[in-house]
Amino acid sequence: MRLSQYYLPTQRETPADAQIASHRLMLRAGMIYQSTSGIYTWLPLGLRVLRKIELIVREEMDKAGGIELLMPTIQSAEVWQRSGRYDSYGKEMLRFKDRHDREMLYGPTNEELITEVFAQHIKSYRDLPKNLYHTQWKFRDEIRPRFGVMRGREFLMKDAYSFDIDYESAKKSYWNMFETYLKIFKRLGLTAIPVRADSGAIGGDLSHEFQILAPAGESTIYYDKAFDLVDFDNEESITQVQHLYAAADEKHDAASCPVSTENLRQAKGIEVGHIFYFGTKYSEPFNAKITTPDGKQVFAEMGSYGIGVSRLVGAIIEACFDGEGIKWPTSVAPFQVGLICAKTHDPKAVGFADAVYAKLLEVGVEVLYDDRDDRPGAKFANMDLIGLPWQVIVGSNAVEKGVIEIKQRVNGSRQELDLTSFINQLVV
Ligand code: P5A
Repeated sequence: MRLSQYYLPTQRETPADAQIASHRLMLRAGMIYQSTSGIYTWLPLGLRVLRKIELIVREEMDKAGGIELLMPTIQSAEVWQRSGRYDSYGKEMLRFKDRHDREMLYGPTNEELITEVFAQHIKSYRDLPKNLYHTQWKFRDEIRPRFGVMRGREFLMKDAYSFDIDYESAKKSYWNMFETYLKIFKRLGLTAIPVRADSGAIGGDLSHEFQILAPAGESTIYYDKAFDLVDFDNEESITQVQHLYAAADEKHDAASCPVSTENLRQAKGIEVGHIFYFGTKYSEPFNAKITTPDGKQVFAEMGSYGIGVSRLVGAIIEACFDGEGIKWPTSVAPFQVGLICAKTHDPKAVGFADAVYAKLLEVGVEVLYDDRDDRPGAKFANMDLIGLPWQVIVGSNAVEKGVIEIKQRVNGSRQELDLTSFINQLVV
């Protein structure tokens, strides 16, 4: 993509009303535009990150046996009356009427809808277990939308729902999602700590939140310091994590905490995922009955599993930024390479940069090419702000010696290389 033709409204000034780094940086990097309180337009650069996160979540959900479908954003009040949540959900639910005066709402979550769908088609133990998921916009009329996309009113969530024949297999489905979430967050370049949590408006008796440690977090969490040492790369350590202690504020009881004071850590966290086991809370009202192998009828055992896809864009930035701007992990970076022509008045340098651009495109590298006629200093600052993992600078040494300067955003290291060596380094 040539920057001269792109839509990237970056800002040099710090927006006055943004209180945390990720919100400021998303506005300055031209990723989002606030349409109204807690509701955002995803500008092209922001959308690329959102889509990458969505894709990683999808890949891992599919690997774990999830099956994707797509439920609507608008729901009728009837399904919620059936579960009893229409009244209890309160003011966070956005309610309205259609032209026939029927009560409608913008879905804050989908336990009711999915159970209704499931109950229409699945009747036998032979069809279980099932894990159905989608990635869809939600609306919650938060009393205090803030911190940009971190606590929005309209936000993108991946929500999955598991259906099992009995408690034992429902627990298996739960822990399968638990493991999958650790893998997802790891791929996103994050370390997420699973903490025991309250199940709140969703209901049920087993629940974990996944928290990213960051000073801007809204939750206080307590955890065993052994978490800081866990290598989330292997299966064994993931299992080990299940046995370590971590709890959110409302679940932590100092008197009965199993961790000694010197091993206990307290930190602020951002909740990026939340999973629930809630048994037959929804299958009963929707009559989601399953025939067992011995011919009995039982209600499906269920769980639900949410990831804040749009919140993650902010959360990743909170974990990856410095004074100059964002430092995207490679897996979610909007482009891998930012190409800068530092000598736009030298036709040879421009020719060289154009050729580098063409070559990178040819080998399939996602590249944003700053081909604008601007001061090099301004271009460098802009690239640091938007935080692409690699910067490729075409300056006088390109024309004279045929080498380009490579800067790695994450640690600021620089080297001079020829293009082929750089591409080899990128593609491994
Ligand atoms: C689980 C899936 C649920 O809604 N039902 C379906 C369950 N859980 S939850 O904890 O309420 O939400 C899941 C995740 O969504 C993100 N999230 C938000 N993101 C941005 N703005 C908001 N206002 C918001 N509310 C929830 C969080 O990441 C949460 O873990």
